[in-house]
Amino acid sequence: MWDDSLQAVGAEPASIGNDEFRARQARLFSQLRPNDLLIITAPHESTRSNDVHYPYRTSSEMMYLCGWEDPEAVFCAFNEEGVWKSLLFVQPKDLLKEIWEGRRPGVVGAVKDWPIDIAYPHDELEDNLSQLLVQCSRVFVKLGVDENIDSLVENEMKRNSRARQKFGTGPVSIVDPSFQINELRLRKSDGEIAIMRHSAKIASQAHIQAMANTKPGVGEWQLEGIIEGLFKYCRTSGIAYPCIIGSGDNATVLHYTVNDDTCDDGEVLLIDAGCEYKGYASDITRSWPVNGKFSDAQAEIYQIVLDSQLAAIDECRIGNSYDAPHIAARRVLAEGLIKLGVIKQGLDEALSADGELNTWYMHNTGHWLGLDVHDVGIYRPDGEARLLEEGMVLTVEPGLYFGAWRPDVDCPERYANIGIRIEDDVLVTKDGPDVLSSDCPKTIDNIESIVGTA
Ligand SMILES: [Mn+2]
Repeated sequence: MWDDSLQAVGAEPASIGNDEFRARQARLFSQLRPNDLLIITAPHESTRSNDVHYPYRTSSEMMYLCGWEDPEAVFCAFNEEGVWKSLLFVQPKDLLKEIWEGRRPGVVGAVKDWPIDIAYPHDELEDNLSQLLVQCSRVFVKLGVDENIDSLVENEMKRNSRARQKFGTGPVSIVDPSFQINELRLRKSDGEIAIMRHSAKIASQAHIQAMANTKPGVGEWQLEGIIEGLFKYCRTSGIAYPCIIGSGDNATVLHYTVNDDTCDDGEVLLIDAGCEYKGYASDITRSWPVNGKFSDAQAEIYQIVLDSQLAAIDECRIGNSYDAPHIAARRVLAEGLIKLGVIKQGLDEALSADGELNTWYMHNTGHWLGLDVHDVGIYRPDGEARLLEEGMVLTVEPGLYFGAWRPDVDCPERYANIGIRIEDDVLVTKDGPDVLSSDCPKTIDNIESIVGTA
């Protein structure tokens, strides 16, 4: 089964090349002043237990600006006589460490193969960075990621306040570079789009395999195993976020990740799973009947969610507000529930801030997608919803959740414990919405033709 999926995913796209990294750096540097110093931090390795670490994943800023994925790296940029130089502190070559933990590019490799002008070993960070700090006026650094860097910057600022009085040099302010970097990350390049499409194709195949292997009695954890196995088989780094695999009432818990229950006959199963491929996340949700056939009640709810999702996707167009898909989705959901008699209010009232729709649909309809699954980028610059632009990627994921276990609501008997969410990854293009996850089936007929066929 896995080779069929691999075939369907198709050839792997190219990785982001140094030309593109250099272009990203240049776009960022062009927003800085010559006396600015840029420092990009990454988290330290974290311990799982005793001497075992969690798999290392560097910061998305580091990935975005230079593609360096090893731990203990700090990226800096400074301007020398009108030219911006990129500097990377890296783990030095160390034969013993390399025998145990793996080969290291070291400072020579970093300059040769990465978009880096100068590299130093990590243990020379303090001396070198102190010198750069003395010469700069503004430090662009995100505090709270690497406490060593935080205290180094803080100490230099204190130490230099005297020197600044005498010589007029030394850092005077700390600025978070996230705003500038996040604006760049919000608009995806052709290279990024190819990678994200591949990521979504793999996640689509994982959902198809989970559908095919769903039968009454299967464990949520077993489907999780198929999904995560396929992610690895297709050469991703694995999950982009913990899989949500909930059957029956578990499907009505938005971020259910225990995945240790059995899928029973008559239940609807909701799976929200995406992989991380070359650093980029996919994020897909599908919901299907465990026994392969939607009951009338399940189909009624499913079709409303699907109609609302299609209406929302159609709003992902250049110039539309970021809110447009959410508004469209909510409207279709409310209309559908009014028609079914679940909502007793009129449309306007149902959609109002404290209207009845909030009881059954309590989250937003989507988020930016990229290096992070909930990707960066301000949704409401200056309080106004951002207008969609070419190259932005967002998820569209309306849902309806009838948790009969909830003590706070009167759940309609007919729809008890039905949880449906349908989520796709959508690229905004000149020609309208481009669904990156379109390989993943979602009509009732298509889903029923796959579930249980493995
Ligand atoms: Mn999502």
